[in-house]
Amino acid sequence: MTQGDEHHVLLSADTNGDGKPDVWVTDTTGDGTADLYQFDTTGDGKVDVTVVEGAEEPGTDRLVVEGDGGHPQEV
Ligand SMILES: [Ca+2]
Repeated sequence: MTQGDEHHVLLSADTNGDGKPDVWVTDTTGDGTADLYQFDTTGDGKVDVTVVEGAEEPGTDRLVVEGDGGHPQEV
């Protein structure tokens, strides 16, 4: 197995117009969803700020439906 193949840069952008990218959006898990954001705030081409998307906690957006399930509930 080769390490590093699961890192895919989904997007890079030049925000200060010097022709070098300053923002990188990376999918480190290979599931197609961005979870790593890197920013070059000084414009020297090196990453200064790294933001990692936290894992989504299950159960936080759970919809509980009461009733027998056979009839649509009025909202
Ligand atoms: Ca730039």
